[in-house]
Formats: sequence, structure tokens, C-alpha cells
Amino acid sequence: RPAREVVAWSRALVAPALRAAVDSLPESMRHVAGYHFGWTDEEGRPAGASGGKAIRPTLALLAADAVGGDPVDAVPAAVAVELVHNFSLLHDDVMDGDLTRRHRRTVWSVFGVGQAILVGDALASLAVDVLAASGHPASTEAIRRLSAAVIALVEGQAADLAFEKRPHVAVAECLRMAEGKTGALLGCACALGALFGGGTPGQVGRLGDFGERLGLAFQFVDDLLGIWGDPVQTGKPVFSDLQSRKKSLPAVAALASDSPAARELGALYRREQPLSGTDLDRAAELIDLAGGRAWSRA
Ligand code: GRG
Repeated sequence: RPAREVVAWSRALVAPALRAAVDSLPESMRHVAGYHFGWTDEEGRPAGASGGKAIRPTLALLAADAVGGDPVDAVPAAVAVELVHNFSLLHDDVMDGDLTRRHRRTVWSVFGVGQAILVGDALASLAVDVLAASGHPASTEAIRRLSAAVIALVEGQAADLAFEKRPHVAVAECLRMAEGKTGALLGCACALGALFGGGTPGQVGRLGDFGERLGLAFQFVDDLLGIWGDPVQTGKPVFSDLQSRKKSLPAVAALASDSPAARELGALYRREQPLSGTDLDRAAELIDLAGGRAWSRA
């Protein structure tokens, strides 16, 4: 089936359960979370904005289907991974000081940093609660896998933050960081879906590995879009990753290549003042030159 149809099918199954979980929060948090998920505007009026692509919950349902189970049984797994994902987004926007997410103002910029952190924390606890309350025989294993994924996510994010302060990052380090930051939760989504769908330990392990690799690919596409993506589609300003000197994989690979383009790019990345429009165009060109045309074609 076309991806669009699969996502619509997944949303129809997951959205009511996700909403019910968030509605169980105390009113003040429900208000902020409702804004983050796009259900309401800043004042709490119905909004109907996009709550994101729902990739992780869709993968959980598809993994349950792939092992011959009923995707409906995997709805708690799908809700839990989506809650953790949104927890990480709320915190990530605070750490990066980003002003927009999913084409709307970020939670911290509307309600304050404290609210964004606290609601993020509440979503994480809710994720564990949803798994525990499912009554599924594999819920304890699912909670352990989800906790491991959160720790990997934190480790990946910590590495990403540390990279910002370092002049040189190796490509292998960048890959490890992305495995944690993005791969772990996509892997967990697939593993939990397979687990709740009644898969064997081998199937759960293999689908988990698949999800991790898919997560790596997904992160690289996200990195490429951060440089060459259409700002209307990505919801980020043009060249925002370059302006913040982000050590994303294309930049790291380009900087690591021993070439005049890499040295010129290094000088731009070390510059403390904001880069002009011409500098940003040049930086994108240098990443393309030093990293190989494959980046922009990808
Ligand atoms: C709070 C668990 C936790 C960790 C704190 C902030 C942080 C450490 C980790 C950040 C992890 C992060 C934001 C990784 C980026 C992964 C990524 C590509 C996110 C975008 O995912 P999409 O495109 O988002 O699936 P939508 O909007 O579609 O849901």
C-alpha cells in the first residue's frame, strides 16, 4: 500500500489512544501537551495542526503485522514510542533554542522553558504507564527496551552537544551518535511492535536491528534536508544547520576530507560571527565539493 495510506491507517488506530493517554494528565499539562501535538492553539482552542509524521507508531504497527500478529495489540507500543519521541522533541527544542517545530512556535517559546521540560518529563512517565497498563504479557520486557532506548537517546544527544564544542569529529563518531539519537527509538518502535504482535525473540531482535538501521538512514536524510531541504517543507529557515555550524554527517564528512574545500569550510565553521547569505551559499557548496556530489543528489 502507498505510504500515505499506511500512515492514515496507523493514525486512525493510534491517535485516539494517544489522545486518551495525554488527556489523563492534569489540566495544565494537558493544555501545553495539546498545543505541542497540534490539537489546540496557544489558548486551548481546537487547532487540528500536524502532530508530525507518526513514523515510529506506524513502524510499531507494521512490525506487529510483519510477525503475523494483530496490529491492534501493538497500539500501546505505538503510543509509548510516540510519547517518548515527543518528550525528546520538547527537550531538544529547549537545548537548541529552536523557535519553530512542525511549522508552529515551539512549546518553550510559547509557554516557557520550565513548562516544556516538565511536560516532556510527564510524557516520558506516561509512556511507561501506557506499557504497564496494557496488561500485555511482554509489558515488562517492553518497558526495559524502552528505557534502554531512552538512555541511548540521551547518550546520542550528549555526544551531539559535545560535538558542537569540538573542532574535529570523526565520521565514525558521528555514526555512533546518530545510532543513539535517532536509531535507538526507531529500533525500539519496531522491536516493541514485534513483541506486542507476539513475535519470537529472533523476530523481535531482527526487526529491532532493522529499525535502528532505518533510523540511521532517516537521520542522514534529515541532515541533508537541514542543508538542502525546502524550508517550506522542513519548517526550518534556509541553511539553518549551517548557520548553527551543526556537525551533521554531511558537514563532518566534508570537514574530514583532506582538501582545499574542507579547509575553507573549516574556516567558515570556526567563524564566531553569524554567516552572511553569501557565506551560507558557499558553505553548502563546499560541503557538496568536499563530501562529493552524492550528498546533494541523495
Ligand atoms: C528526553 C528522551 C530524551 C532525551 C533527551 C533531547 C534529546 C535527549 C534527544 C534528542 C533526540 C532527537 C530530537 C533526535 C532527532 C531525531 C529526529 C530526526 C527527529 C525528527 O523526527 P520526525 O521527523 O519528527 O519523525 P515528527 O515531527 O515527524 O514527529
